[in-house]
Amino acid sequence: MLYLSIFTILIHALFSLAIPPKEGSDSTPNKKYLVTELPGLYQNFKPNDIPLMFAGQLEIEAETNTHYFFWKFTDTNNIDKNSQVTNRTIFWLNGGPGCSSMDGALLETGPFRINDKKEVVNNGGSWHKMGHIVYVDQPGGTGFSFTDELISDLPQVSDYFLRFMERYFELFPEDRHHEIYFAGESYAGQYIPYIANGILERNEKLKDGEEGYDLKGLLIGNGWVSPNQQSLSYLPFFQKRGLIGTGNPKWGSLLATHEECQKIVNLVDSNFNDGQVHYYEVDSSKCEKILGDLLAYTIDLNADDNHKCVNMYDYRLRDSYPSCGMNWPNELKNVAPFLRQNDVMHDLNLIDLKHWNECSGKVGRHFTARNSVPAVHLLPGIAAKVPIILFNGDNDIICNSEGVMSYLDKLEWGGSKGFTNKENEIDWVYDFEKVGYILQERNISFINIFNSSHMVPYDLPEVSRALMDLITGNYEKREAENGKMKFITYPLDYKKAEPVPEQKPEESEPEEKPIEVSNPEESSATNSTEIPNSTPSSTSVPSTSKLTRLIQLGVIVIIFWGVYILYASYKSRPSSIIKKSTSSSSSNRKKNVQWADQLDNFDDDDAFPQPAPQGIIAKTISKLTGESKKGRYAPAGEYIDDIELGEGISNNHNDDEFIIGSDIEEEQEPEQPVAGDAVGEGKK
Ligand SMILES: *[C@@H]1O[C@H](CO)[C@@H](O)[C@H](O)[C@H]1NC(C)=O
Ligand SMILES: CC(=O)N[C@H]1CO[C@H](CO)[C@@H](O)[C@@H]1O
Repeated sequence: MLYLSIFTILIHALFSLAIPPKEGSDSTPNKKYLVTELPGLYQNFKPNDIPLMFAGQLEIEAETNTHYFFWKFTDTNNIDKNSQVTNRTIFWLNGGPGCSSMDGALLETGPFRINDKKEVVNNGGSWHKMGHIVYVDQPGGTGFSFTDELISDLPQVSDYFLRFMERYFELFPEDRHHEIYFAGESYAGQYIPYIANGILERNEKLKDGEEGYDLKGLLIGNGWVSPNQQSLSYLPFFQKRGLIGTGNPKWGSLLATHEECQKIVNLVDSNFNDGQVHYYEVDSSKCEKILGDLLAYTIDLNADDNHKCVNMYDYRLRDSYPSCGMNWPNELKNVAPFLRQNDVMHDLNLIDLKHWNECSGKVGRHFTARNSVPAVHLLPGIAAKVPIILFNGDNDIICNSEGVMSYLDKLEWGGSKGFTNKENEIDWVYDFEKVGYILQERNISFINIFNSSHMVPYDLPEVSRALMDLITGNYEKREAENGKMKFITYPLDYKKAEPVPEQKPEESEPEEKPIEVSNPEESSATNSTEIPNSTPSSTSVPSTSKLTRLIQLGVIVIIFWGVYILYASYKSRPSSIIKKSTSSSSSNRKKNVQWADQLDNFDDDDAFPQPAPQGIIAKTISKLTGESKKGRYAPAGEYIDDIELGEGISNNHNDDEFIIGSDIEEEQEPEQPVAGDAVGEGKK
């Protein structure tokens, strides 16, 4: 107990010191966003391994009461030690539309996983070792973000995100000149190109007093970039992997649906470059039907309840029917209960204690993206300026590699069409194993990653982290025996010897973290821009463990100072204190006024008709289409229209039932975890 409090004080002292002083300003504007407590943080992490964290809901538009939630992680071991990593900010976005980036933070690339005691535990492959990483819930209404006015189109996503970035860099002015990367997954394959495009356009016509952003690269994982084209991959995918045969009684019907989709794609292709938004391209519901049908027609009636249906995020797995992947990944069931804890919401500095849902049906239904071309159209323009990595877990169905390759084959960028030499697959070797292959031409790389699903960083955290090495040039190029190239990356702890051995070294890895966390020497020369001197030098962590201990001793010597700063920092965080005391005194957890106000703006859900009775197949399709709001489907589906127009033929029965149910839940019992819904909500 005492031990823990001393640690707590130490950490507080360290963090207080770690906040860089703002020149000329009386206080540190970001201080009230500091995160210093989370369940399990001091029990499950060594002090040195606790990231420096900031989180909160930033107001980005007063008129619409739009606040974006962000959570920033910094590896304090990297501060001042490794300029390349220190001068890098990665923004991570999950998909949907309407799915929270807390999936990324707590199931994928973030430093934490959530155990079944609702505590944070370590993710050994966290990307915060590669740069400051910021998870943002967007658009408004998603996750812990809130707004009075939901948005519906992709250019708005970009506008609002640029506003968010302005506000964010006001809080962290020392980060403003960082090299900026965007990374994300699934429907973020639409968001990220639009945001990147917005940044590049802004850079070209800066207004007085504005500074450009140093956008360095995009990483899109299992992205939903060219919806209709990608849907054409489903039937061949199922067939190739033996998930369906031509003897299936529904084969004819599936072929017919597939051909309908092919016609749409042909139409899209025939005027791909005319710069217009065609209804048949932005409404992808006809093509999306293929996957719903396939999953419904391949149910294994003989399997036990939990294995009746193919998992659409990983074809090797099975799930209950009609979930077909919605119960996956297993750890998802811990995330919602974790984020719905009052204490956690206070720890994350929320001003609106919103009931967190993995995916918001309201946001998804509203976000029809009817007025903007799919993001595939933007890739050529972006690739002329910024490298794009499209990485793909090999075993995903929904945004599978074949679908991604099929739109790249047709795409013209950098003066040619597709990859001109598809035989030229580059092996990707990580930690002495081939983990995938790369096609790389004219600033677009396609990386197929073996043994991983729709959520690559969930399955292979360390491998996924090395994607940052690939995009920053921190890898070795070698010619293999067969004359092909291979790109070699290493785990963080691996110290490269001279020359690099081909075999994995016998010696056990050192216990302590090595000094050079990511061996950036090859690329640091090309990539280093100005290094802000404002990074907190007072906390620079010495390069050996002995020195670290010495400094810790030093900190103990100045413990009174630390205590003073701690005290001062609490005094300067009135909101935090108020929130804490409210939470401990109000046992019956009444929702606050602000929150009730917000609900009033969402009462449009009442307008949704009761779902029509459905057959088992329609239900499946509905569920899957509901899924579409999360992971990867453009939401511009007929099902969504059906709901809004009141023609509920085969609408999102289950999804709506669930989402509306959980919204109502939200109104009545904001803090009550709802049994089962953490599972039912589902996907990325
Ligand atoms: C690739 O991007 C760089 C900037 O990062 C740019 O200078 C170059 O022209 C691009 N290459 C192509 C083929 O577009
Ligand atoms: C452990 C495992 O499943 N390994 C597989 C990873 O992927 C490669 C390429 O598809 C397979 O050959 C391995 O068997």
